[in-house]
Amino acid sequence: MSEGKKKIDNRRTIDPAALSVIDTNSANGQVETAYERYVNMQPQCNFGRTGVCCRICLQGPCRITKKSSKGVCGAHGYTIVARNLIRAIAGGCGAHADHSRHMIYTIHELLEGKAPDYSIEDPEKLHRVADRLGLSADGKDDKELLKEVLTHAESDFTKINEEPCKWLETTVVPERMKVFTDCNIQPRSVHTSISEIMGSTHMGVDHDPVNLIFQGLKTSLADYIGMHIATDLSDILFGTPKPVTTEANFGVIDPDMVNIAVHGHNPLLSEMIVRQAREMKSEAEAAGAKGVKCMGICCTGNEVLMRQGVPVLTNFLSQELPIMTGAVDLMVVDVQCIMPGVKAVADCYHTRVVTTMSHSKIPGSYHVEFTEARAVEKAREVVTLAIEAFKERKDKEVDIPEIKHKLTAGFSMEAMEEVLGAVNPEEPIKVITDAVDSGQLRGVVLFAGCNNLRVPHDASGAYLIKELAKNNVLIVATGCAAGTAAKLGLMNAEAVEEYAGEGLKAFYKTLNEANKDKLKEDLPLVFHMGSCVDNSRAYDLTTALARQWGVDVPKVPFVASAPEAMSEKAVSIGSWCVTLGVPTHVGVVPEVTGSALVDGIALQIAEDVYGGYFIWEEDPEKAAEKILGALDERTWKLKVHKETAEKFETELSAGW
Ligand code: BF8
Ligand code: SF4
Repeated sequence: MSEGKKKIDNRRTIDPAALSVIDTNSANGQVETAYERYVNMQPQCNFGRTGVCCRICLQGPCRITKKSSKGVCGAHGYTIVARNLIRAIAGGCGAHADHSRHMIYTIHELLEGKAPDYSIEDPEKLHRVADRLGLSADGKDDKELLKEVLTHAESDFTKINEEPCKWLETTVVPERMKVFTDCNIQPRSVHTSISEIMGSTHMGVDHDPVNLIFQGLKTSLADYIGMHIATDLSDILFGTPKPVTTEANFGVIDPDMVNIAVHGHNPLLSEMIVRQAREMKSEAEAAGAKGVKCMGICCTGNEVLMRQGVPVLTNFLSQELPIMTGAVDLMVVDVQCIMPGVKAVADCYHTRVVTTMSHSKIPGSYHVEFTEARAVEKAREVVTLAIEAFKERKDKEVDIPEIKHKLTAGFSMEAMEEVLGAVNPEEPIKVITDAVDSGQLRGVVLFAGCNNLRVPHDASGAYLIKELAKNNVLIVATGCAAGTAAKLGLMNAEAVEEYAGEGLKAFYKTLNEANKDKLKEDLPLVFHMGSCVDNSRAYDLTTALARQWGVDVPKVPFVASAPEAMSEKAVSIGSWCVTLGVPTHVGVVPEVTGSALVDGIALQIAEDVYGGYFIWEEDPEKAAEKILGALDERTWKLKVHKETAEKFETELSAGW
């Protein structure tokens, strides 16, 4: 840094392990990471930030200013903002579709006998999914039944007729489907919806911001469908998660082991790597290591944590930093949220970066092309590369911050029902609704989404978890938000003792006592429901609560929060949360503020039509108040509506 240039504050995290690496690096001044690049990037463009820059045709970029209030073609600011927003939704839906389609394809190959390393590991889940889809299992073996499930999945992905998509129709309450039909936002299929957005936002097509936004919401529902399919098929292939205890943060790196970081999103390869890492202990020992240790970053990390108990290394923002301990031998990546910056950092160490997907490469990295037909062989190739790298590193000094926390994860919907069922086997979900009705709990909040350097890393999520727990909110989490809780010691029973309010503590006491012979560990403050596609699990919980209360989702005291939303996937997930009736806090204001009209649709009109709405709030203290306010409003309404129904002996009102 040149003399006189303003001091760069790159300490934008509250994670002590990340801070330790950043500070050591600053002292040595060698390696550039996202924390420095963010500071160097300032100031960022305000046209882009507010959504009023259009680059859709070659006459652009057109930027809305006081002097030029329309684009060259005459497009208003509201059209430009709406188009940009829904293209982000299409991007998010496309990324999830990529993941989900890969699961579909692998199962297709499995059924054809061309993916010999995969099998149906959870036939019970297969039967549950088939049953939900209305398929009879009579006289069919598991492969025949899976083939029928797959036919429906393929249809939800590609069909062009207006029949409801099965994964939507069978997973939401009927009142939601009616709203979607009335508003004409039933997606035809995942691929069709993405294509419709790209078509309708082409230069000179749809200029009506409301129409555009509704198309965006339609595609967000398609995203929900793709995500739910990914979760269901992953469970069928690899098993439905159950509670599992392990550790999180950089302290999980063991200098005496061959250390492999698995990073990205898709469990198809990472599951194989984790299994082969266990099998290849003797090869590692021959190289002088104690064994092979896998650790997770981002959602691939969440997938193998949930099913295999693989330790959490870190979440999105700090993905480059573990390499700087000098002790990560190999980072294997698949798709999404992989910073290309990891390669430049790895170049300063002995660390191998290995890409595995034909459409997701980083120049200069190793590429081990993953194939369904030879999955185990490819996984072994990756582990072998890691062992080679370990040999180069083994006598060198490493610097690993000794920071790690115990965590319990693995709370699929099935696992949640099992835990609640220990208290009420007939109606497990009633354990939560009763606790809310009695005032013991104030509601349920899902923490989801990413990290984003626009706000300090992990700060808002950690604050909100503690504050809401103090206020007796039951907390579930997914994605990198779950990573925040895991890394900072908020995903274990000790955190319940430290942070939960009296009502929440009493709720936990009942659950822990009922489960004392079933679970090895007491329940954690934050229930980890999985990767980002597993937000489908969290929404299944919302649906279950709505069914238990006998209401539509907009009456359910359930709020979603993405304190550090970053990716297009997060934009899409937030949009389906709102469309599916959930108030959704976003801690980084998205690129919509350039149009008061579009902003207003997100904040107000969405509630009138769908019952869900966005809350943009960057200040964590204010966000906590707003989230609690949203829960309280719903609990209060639910109570009033129930009392009225009882008094007049009528049905619960369908409206909100
Ligand atoms: O799908 S939370 S930064 S890793 S996008 Fe990415 Fe965001 Fe993390 Fe998982 Ni989700
Ligand atoms: Fe400009 Fe219109 Fe082209 Fe957008 S579509 S770049 S607003 S001329």
